[in-house]
Amino acid sequence: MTTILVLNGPNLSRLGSREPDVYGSTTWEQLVESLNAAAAPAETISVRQTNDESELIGWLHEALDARAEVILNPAAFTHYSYALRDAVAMLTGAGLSVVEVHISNPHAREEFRHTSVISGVATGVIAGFGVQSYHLALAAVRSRR
Ligand code: CA2
Repeated sequence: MTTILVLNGPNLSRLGSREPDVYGSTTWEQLVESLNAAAAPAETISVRQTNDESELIGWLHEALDARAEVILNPAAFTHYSYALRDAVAMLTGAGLSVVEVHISNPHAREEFRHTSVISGVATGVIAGFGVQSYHLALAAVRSRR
């Protein structure tokens, strides 16, 4: 059985409630349902969201110990969390896939969003395809097995 953790940072649980021009109209609950429905027979997909940097790092440690694959939308932590970067580097350094995902295209937005401190240690980055970015990331992690 392969486990994929789909980890999400601050405010993403409010998806579908505000800024539909940026993030689309799919709700958080619909996104979770679509990802759970996309699990292949030998896969467990666990979708989680937190506003707490410490909890997110704890989940990355859990992934490392379980040798799980990770799809990560770090949300605003993308732009400044060196602690999250160090945790991601532990996973990719151990040969595990960590795909950084964004719903919007941060490079087409405000300047502060153009920097990701995560991308340099992630396996790869998928951004700008709305909630479809997560499904593209699923295909990406499967392609690396
Ligand atoms: O595009 C993405 O997925 C982001 O990671 C989303 C983050 C943002 O800080 C990054 O620059 C790009 C923000 C998530 C906030 O989520 C909301 C959801 C619904 C309504 C408002 C915010």
